[in-house]
Amino acid sequence: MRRTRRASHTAPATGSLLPMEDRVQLAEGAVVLRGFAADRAPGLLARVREIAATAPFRHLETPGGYRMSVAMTNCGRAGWVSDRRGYRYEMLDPLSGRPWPPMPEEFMDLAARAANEAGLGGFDPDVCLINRYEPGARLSLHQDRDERQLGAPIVSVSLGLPATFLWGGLRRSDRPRRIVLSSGDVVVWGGPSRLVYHGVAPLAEGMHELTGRCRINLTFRQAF
Ligand code: MD6
Ligand code: FE
Repeated sequence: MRRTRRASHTAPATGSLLPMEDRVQLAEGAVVLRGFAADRAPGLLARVREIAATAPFRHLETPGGYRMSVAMTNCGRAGWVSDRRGYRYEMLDPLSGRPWPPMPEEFMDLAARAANEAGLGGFDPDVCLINRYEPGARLSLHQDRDERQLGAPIVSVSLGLPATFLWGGLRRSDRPRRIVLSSGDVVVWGGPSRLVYHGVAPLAEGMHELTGRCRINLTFRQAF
């Protein structure tokens, strides 16, 4: 069964192990699963290092000509890229001309379990955008709408230093709420919230035992 529509996307799946108090509903279709990936964080970060050895983190250029403060790479069938020509998914890493590294099994497994925990069975991501924030890096308010499957959710995993996530509304002018995301927190986000404007406030200075002086974010999407 794939992407069944439900009145609420936050009903825990049967067999849920996450205590109710660790589920924070942001809006209909959007839930934070506190600590859901915490025990897997070291393994996930080991995979990120392997991916970055093949497809290095890089600061993309926005269509307007600015250098993004967040460094990015990808794994999976395609990768999200930005340059003077716009935002899009590319099957080949523009730096190497080769396919992006494959999506590790642990990534697929975690993303599917998180979607299931949020009440959305059958999530089958084909791309994972990997963001690296160093102190001062930020992501301005945006919508994620370069995917063809807007019916599928996004699963977002935070690792390392905490960040203040900005959760807006369906209009850019909606004033965002601020939510701190810590290492191991997972946000599952879809349905009526899929096109909500969101961003990340400038990362505060700090040191984390798993990542050092940075935050890593994995966002899983069904782009095709
Ligand atoms: C970040 N996340 O947390 C940036 N987009 O580093 C995103 O832009 C994002 O977390 C769509 C859905 C979930 C996200
Ligand atoms: Fe986003």
